[in-house]
Amino acid sequence: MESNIILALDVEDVTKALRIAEEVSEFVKAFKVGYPLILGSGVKIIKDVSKFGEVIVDIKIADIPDVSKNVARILSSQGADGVIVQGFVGRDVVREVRKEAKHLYVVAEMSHPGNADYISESSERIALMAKEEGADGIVAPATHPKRIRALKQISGLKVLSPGVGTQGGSYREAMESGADYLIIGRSIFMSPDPKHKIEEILSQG
Ligand code: 3DU
Repeated sequence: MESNIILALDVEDVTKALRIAEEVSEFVKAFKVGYPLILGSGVKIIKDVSKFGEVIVDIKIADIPDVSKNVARILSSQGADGVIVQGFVGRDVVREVRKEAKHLYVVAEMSHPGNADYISESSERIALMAKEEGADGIVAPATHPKRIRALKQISGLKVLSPGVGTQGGSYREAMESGADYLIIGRSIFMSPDPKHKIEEILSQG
């Protein structure tokens, strides 16, 4: 099945994570593995999940360039097909992470209300920088679909968009605004029938 959903596996329990991953593997574009699962299960979980599909590791790398590069190298060696880095930490960080990431995604703007405190005023510059540094995509919020369009236009990159479902964003609006992939977590993995939930979301498009 053609799917543009990236499932955020934000569960701490390895058994649950792998059960869901196996169940929905044909219905998602990729899995996103982040802090809850890595801290709950160890970094080996990247390889375990990758048996069921592509894995994007999202620990939103945001350290000094050298540390960030080493983190990306470790994640890639553990089987990460892609890594996510924060854009606000600067060009030098993104440049170093690029060297060690198979696919690189840069957070340009976030989906939560606090995004407006500091990040949103820099997001257009971050999107442009992501393009200049050779990123494969940017992360931009489905909770503010107009921003998807603007940041996609500036960067010319694929847009991975979180915020659909539990955070209030709409699948259809995000798609109409130019999102390429939708990052969705809770509304799928908390559903009693994750596979059916995915089909339901995709049918809205
Ligand atoms: O709200 P959900 O449960 O569908 O999860 C959204 C996921 O997307 C979650 O893994 C979070 O880490 C990620 N994400 C955002 O929610 C917002 C961002 O700006 C970037 C990533």
